[in-house]
Amino acid sequence: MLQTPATPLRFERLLLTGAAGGLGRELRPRLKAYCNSLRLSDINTLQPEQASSGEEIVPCALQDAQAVMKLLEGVSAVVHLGGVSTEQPWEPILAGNIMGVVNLYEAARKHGVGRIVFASSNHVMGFYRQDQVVDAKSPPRPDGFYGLSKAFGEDVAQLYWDRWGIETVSIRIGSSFPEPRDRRMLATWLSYDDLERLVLAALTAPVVGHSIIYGTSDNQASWYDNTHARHIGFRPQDTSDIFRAAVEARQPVIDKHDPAVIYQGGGFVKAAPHG
Ligand code: NAI
Ligand code: 15L
Repeated sequence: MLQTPATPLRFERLLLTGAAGGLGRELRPRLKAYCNSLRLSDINTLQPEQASSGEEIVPCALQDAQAVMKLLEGVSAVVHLGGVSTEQPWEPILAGNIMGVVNLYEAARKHGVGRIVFASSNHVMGFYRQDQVVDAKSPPRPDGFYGLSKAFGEDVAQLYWDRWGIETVSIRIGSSFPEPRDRRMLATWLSYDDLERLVLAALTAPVVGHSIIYGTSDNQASWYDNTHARHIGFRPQDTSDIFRAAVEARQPVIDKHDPAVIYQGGGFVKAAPHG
């Protein structure tokens, strides 16, 4: 957790969706430092009576338009992590990531919510090769239904900016875990502290319209170029480099003919969406 600045910019009420998930649990205590009230939502696990001081818990399925409409009432800004986070059959992706994102933006429009931080994914770009550099203007090449749904979410964000002036930062998160798990993650890793820095920058940058930024730490090996996102003011301070020797010792040989090694999306490029 970062040292909270002396005069932090405080939001009246932040909404965190996907609050029961891996990144949601990590961001929950961190976001509390930046708001008077943190509304936490998920389809799973969270019980309203588990809210601590300064928190509200509102369970909600993102595909339920009425429930999402109520969820956004009185919210200043949203950190939207909720939805399917891996390659899955179409039906859950349709519910959580397609219907869910439209419901969220419709509710934001009706309630006058000005800014959303959208957890997009590197899998929007998964079929670029690991020897190519991509930036925010490179055409999407999703690596499955999951990546496709995140590309759709980014397009929804663009529409709601163009037509209704709702600002979004779409963060194409690389791999946000305690440590990089394999050779690919040496390029895609985002530490939890850098995730907090990035979400905070995305919430507070003065002018973002709809901006796309790749979410990684300051890793020596990288296939992302964030030149078009400099205005967000994100400076990663961690690096996967400190884990390199250990990762390479664990995975000394890589098969250069394996699509999971060739493409940026790694194993997702060969995950079977139809089960
Ligand atoms: P996670 O799977 O642990 O958390 C997602 C949460 O969304 C879960 O708690 C789940 O119950 C909830 N959810 C799923 N379907 C829902 C629905 N229909 N209605 C309401 N809630 C629903 O994923 P994680 O790792 O915490 O990721 C958070 C977000 O960041 C996700 O959107 C994921 O796609 C994105 N992301 C994460 C990366 C990572 O490295 N952790 C990398 C790239 C993107
Ligand atoms: C993602 O989009 C997933 O949500 C996460 O679980 C990781 O697998 C990550 O991408 C990755 O590419 O490593």
